[in-house]
Amino acid sequence: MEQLNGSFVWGQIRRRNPDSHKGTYGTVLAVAGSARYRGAASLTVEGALRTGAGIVTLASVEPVVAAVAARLPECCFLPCAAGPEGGVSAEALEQLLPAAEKSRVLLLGPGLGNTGDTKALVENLLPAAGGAVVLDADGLNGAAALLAEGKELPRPAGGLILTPHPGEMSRLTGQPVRELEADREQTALSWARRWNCVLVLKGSRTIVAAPDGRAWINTTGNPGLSRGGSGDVLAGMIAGLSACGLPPAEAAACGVWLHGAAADETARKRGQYGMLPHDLFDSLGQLFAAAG
Ligand code: NPW
Ligand code: AMP
Ligand code: MG
Repeated sequence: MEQLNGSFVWGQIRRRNPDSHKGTYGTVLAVAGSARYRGAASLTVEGALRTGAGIVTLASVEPVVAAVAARLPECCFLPCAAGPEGGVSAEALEQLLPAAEKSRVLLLGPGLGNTGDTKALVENLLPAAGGAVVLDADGLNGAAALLAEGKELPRPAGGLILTPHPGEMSRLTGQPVRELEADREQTALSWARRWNCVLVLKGSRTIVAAPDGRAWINTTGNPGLSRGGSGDVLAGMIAGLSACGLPPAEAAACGVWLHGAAADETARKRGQYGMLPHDLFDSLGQLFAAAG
């Protein structure tokens, strides 16, 4: 297993071509947020925008759209009907299916709520996606519900990236956290192969495993990230790098390293107690600026 480092990451991320346009850097469709978790949607779409995606569209319920529009004028929106628990209703599939087909990346899950509607979105949008899919948070809970029914994880055209924390991984596999954590590398590699996906097993030294047997361990990050919202930022960053053209495993590995490196820079400025997930964006900008 390789240790992630800056030279690997900056070797993957190409300079922006002077002749490029927003289409060059791809479209992300983020299906995220609910009445309860509005910040998750904001953090995840900003993660995608701040890692270079050309166009980011947030599909969500009206209160989330209003909150994110007030913070992020660059984001586009697909307002969706709400389900009984304030998340995106499965009725929105009619609008979401054509949008998912056209997008380079589908980012599904942060803040959606662990509901039957979310499960239906996962089941129907994954096979329809025209590009890569990043499944995080409640998207993973939806996938766990499908697996528990004995169904296969649908395989999107451009590859599947799962970003579970150990609690989510336990729901996906049905194994206790202690067992999964006993050998994190083997856990990540064996499930990546079994589900034919890139598996990002989060934690203090996140493992990124690819279905072809490659694996990386992260060397950046700190306990200042142990706070609600950190994972929502990471999922958006991986989606943004994927939209810029990185293959799924490289997008995941680079996203994980940059997220941790931004957290280390943020901790120097604000301390591990004082830093917040949205502070990562300023530090991320510093990292990109220093890399040239
Ligand atoms: P415990 O408590 O340690 O026993 P959930 P979530 C376990 C949104 N958010 N190692 C933990 O177990 C997300 O996007 C919105 C081991 C507990 O049982 C989701 O949509 C925010 N165990 C939704 O909230 C900010 C671990 O998993 C469970 C573990 C729910 O996501 C917050 C907790 O995880 C949040 O991001 C670890 N490292 N980590 C917003 N501002 O809008 C967790 N567990 O139930 O999946 O809840 O991660 O908070
Ligand atoms: P989530 O639980 O989905 O919000 O994701 C938390 C994010 O913060 C993941 O990227 C974790 O790897 C990262 N993280 C949480 N705690 C730590 C820690 N103690 N050291 C390094 N990274 C952490
Ligand atoms: Mg999370």
